[in-house]
Amino acid sequence: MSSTITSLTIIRPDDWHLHLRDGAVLASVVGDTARQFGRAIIMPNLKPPVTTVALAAAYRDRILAAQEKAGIPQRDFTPLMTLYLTDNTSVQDIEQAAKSGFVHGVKLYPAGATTNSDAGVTDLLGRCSLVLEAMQKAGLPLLVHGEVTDPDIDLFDREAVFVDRVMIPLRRAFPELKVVFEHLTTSEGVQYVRYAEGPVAATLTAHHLLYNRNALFAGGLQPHWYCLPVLKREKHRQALLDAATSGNNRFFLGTDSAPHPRGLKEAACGCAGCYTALHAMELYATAFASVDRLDRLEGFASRHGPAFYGLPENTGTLTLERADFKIPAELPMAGSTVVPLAAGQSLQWKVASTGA
Ligand code: OTD
Ligand code: ZN
Ligand code: ZN
Repeated sequence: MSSTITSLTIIRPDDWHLHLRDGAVLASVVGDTARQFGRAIIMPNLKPPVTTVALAAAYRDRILAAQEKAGIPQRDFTPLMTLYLTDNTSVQDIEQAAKSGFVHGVKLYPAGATTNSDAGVTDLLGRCSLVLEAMQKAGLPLLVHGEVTDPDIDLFDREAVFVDRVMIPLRRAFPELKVVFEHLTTSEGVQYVRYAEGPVAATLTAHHLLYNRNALFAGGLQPHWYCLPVLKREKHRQALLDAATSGNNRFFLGTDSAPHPRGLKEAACGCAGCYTALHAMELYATAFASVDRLDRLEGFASRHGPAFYGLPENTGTLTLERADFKIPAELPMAGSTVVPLAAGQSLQWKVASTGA
């Protein structure tokens, strides 16, 4: 594809990994996602977490109400709900989820791995075998935050160690279980997902495709680039970009957009999460254009995800144009502000329109 391309129309994309939060924050951020994406997998790490189908149904209603208030009708955006797996999740919870029609995955947070993950699983195969078996039977995907939490393991090695300690034994015990390795960040993770047997896929964030760990320390400590799993070395970024632009349908889009108020990021103990929902498709287009592979963006953003989840592709379109997009310094959010990733910088791609 020629690097002189100035416009690109793709099937309306979906975001397969998103944090929308709740209440006033939800009301502030939902429009950013719903303007670009037809659907999004909504992460369940609220406080308290979304652990049952009843809680997921109530959360879904709050999202639908917030999006309507933001001017986005229900037919234009569908939240796909998930349950938060705990040591106490029951087989009945799984059966209800599979029957519900609106719960599309169950999320594994190793206890303590990321923001609001204290209620997470302590011993997956030891505590959750019956639940995993029920998920495998029902075809309900397990979505994993793939990092070990062992404090003896170096922060930058936690994903690679997770592959050996958790993914390989998990897949051996449940070979037909659908598994999404969320927000992959390393070449070891890419290698695993490429060659593993059975139904395995991975989401990739825009920030891990565009930035390496130098961004965290460029000119001083940069809290708005801090997320978990943390940004890695350049060779890992290149492996991720290679996977995203390879056409392999095991890799698809998941922003992991995770808004926090400015003051909680710019703090002595700043919290993890990057806000990318505002300019998600601009960021992904920039990453794909950097290796002259915009022709592969539609598969990654709009086709591979629905194929894995067993859902139809969206019917609408989204058009990107080569044009300057200045990322704002901050945005209003629930009486405070949120700083979007790469605030103040410019991107060379811009969402021009969405079509029916
Ligand atoms: N990572 N922040 C959050 C979640 C993700 O691990 C994740 O999915 C969050 O704030 O909820 C983050 O850095
Ligand atoms: Zn995670
Ligand atoms: Zn996340």
